[in-house]
Amino acid sequence: MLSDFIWKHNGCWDKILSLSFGPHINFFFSALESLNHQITEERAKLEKGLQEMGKYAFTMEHRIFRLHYNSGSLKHEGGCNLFFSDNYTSKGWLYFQGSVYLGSTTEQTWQESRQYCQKRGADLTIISSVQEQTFVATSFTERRWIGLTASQSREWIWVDGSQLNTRFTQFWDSGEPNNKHNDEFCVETNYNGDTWNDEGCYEKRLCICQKRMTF
Ligand SMILES: [Ca+2]
Repeated sequence: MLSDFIWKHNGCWDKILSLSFGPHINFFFSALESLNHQITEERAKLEKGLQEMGKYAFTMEHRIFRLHYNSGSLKHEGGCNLFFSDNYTSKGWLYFQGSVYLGSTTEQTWQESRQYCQKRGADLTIISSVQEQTFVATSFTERRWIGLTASQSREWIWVDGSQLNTRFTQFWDSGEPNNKHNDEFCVETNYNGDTWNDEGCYEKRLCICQKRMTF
């Protein structure tokens, strides 16, 4: 503002400074009044701007509060899975549709593999949908034990005691399960790309653990 004043009155500013105030005192006071008026206007604008910023800050604070609230609601209304699965995914587990999955790094028998999973609060994977089979096959490309075994009567049972749904027999590789040598009671996936094979449980394979995120 002062610079504006000096610029506007640049033509006579030198005179103001060089002449005595006597004959020009009215002009000088007029200039000061003009400057004071400009300062008052600018102050009013700043105060108004400050009030607007205060309202904006309040609005933003309110929005942030609502976002936190909504985030909390999501965690309690179904987002719990994602929230709690973070504890696993940060340690190398993969999340898919309400479960986390871990691939072992050491080849073991089927029973040893199950113990490996159980020590981690999980169990060998139960595949319950085409989508889950696709997820497993694409996420773990090696041949790996899953939680499916045959009873002595060759009935296929998952580790939770449920029977293999006939809808999923499409996952068997061509010619499988063949129970070769009459000792193939455990199932591996990714046998020939992304299909299943019955195999001797004593064979050593990697495995896939699954832990359901239920609360
Ligand atoms: Ca076989």
